[in-house]
Amino acid sequence: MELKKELPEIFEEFADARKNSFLAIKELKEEGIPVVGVFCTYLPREIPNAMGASVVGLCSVTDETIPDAEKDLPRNLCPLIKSSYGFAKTDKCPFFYFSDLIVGETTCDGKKKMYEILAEFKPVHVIELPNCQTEAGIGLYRQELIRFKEVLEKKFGTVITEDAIRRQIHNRNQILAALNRLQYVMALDPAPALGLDIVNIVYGTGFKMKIDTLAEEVNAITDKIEAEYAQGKNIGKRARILVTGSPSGGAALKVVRAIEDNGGVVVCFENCSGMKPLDPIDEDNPDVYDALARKYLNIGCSCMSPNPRRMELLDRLIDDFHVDGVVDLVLQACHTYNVETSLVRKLVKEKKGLPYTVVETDYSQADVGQLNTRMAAFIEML
Ligand code: BJ8
Repeated sequence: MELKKELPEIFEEFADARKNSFLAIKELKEEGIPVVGVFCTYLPREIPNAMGASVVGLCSVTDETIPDAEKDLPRNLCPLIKSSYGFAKTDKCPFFYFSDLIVGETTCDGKKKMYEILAEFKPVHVIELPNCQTEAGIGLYRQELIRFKEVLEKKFGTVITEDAIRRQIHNRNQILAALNRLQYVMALDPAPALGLDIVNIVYGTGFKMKIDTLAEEVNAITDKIEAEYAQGKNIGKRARILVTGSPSGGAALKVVRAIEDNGGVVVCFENCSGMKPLDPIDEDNPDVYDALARKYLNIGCSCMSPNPRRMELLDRLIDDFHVDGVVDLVLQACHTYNVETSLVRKLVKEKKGLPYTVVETDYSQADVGQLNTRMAAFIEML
């Protein structure tokens, strides 16, 4: 695929992907295409995609609607949950407005309790996500995915065939491989681009409505980055940072900006905005629901107990991306990621022998000055 645009333009376009897709979603609705709104990486988009539905990400990541949310929800709740609920309540987010069905999973306590309140004014289906990655857990999740398929069939008066799911699995694998390849350009030293640009592309792909050409589109960007790098274009020597923890999109990107404005570069995002959900789905498994359950339940989110997959992934990514230091981003009141900081600290400091710091933040801009000071000091010592 030939890309006519320049990289800075492409980076900007993807950074605005969520905003730009508001119009696209309206057009899809006018064509009668169902829209399914989702919150989490654990949700296999392949199932709604198999009935021709568009799937949109609903996690909202600004503080704009938090005051409205706090009329119903406690103030000391994770900002991602309050923001998402606030956008649903005020109908300020077109994705919520146009979603025919909103799908949540029993991940963290705050989210699953919020869904109960959301269901009072929006059509919500909650998938029971086991919190253990055992064979029993996989079996339960497989059953839940079949139940989800049946809910979709009933609600939209359609039939979802296994062949249609299989085709979506194949397409999703192409997308996952393309996202993996794109992020691995940052293993190059010096890095070819800023982490902010790369994460915006990855985040933006979640809002692309045309998913059948998405892998090709991402691969074309990677080709372009690689070609420019071969001609000597890079961002120069900088301290190489890995970001892990709670999702880092939207307002939380202030942490990434603070790192990159103070002499660092985020070469790797271990979290859901980055490498965490990129393992392929087994296309040779004759049972599509088992294949989906195994792939998705295997994601190393802190709502799993225990959560060894996150530590294994971190261990590998620190080596692959030649990381100099790790920043663990914890959204305020995110207890699961907060508790896991002690395990991550141990892995990074004791096993990998690298500097590590935790940043606890929310979606306000009040701590930007403080973040700059802290990140500058962290990078200084690397
Ligand atoms: S797979 S990271 S998208 S649950 S909402 S856990 S920040 S307290 S978002 Fe997530 Fe799925 Fe896991 Fe990824 Fe904490 Fe806030 Fe809960 Fe959150």
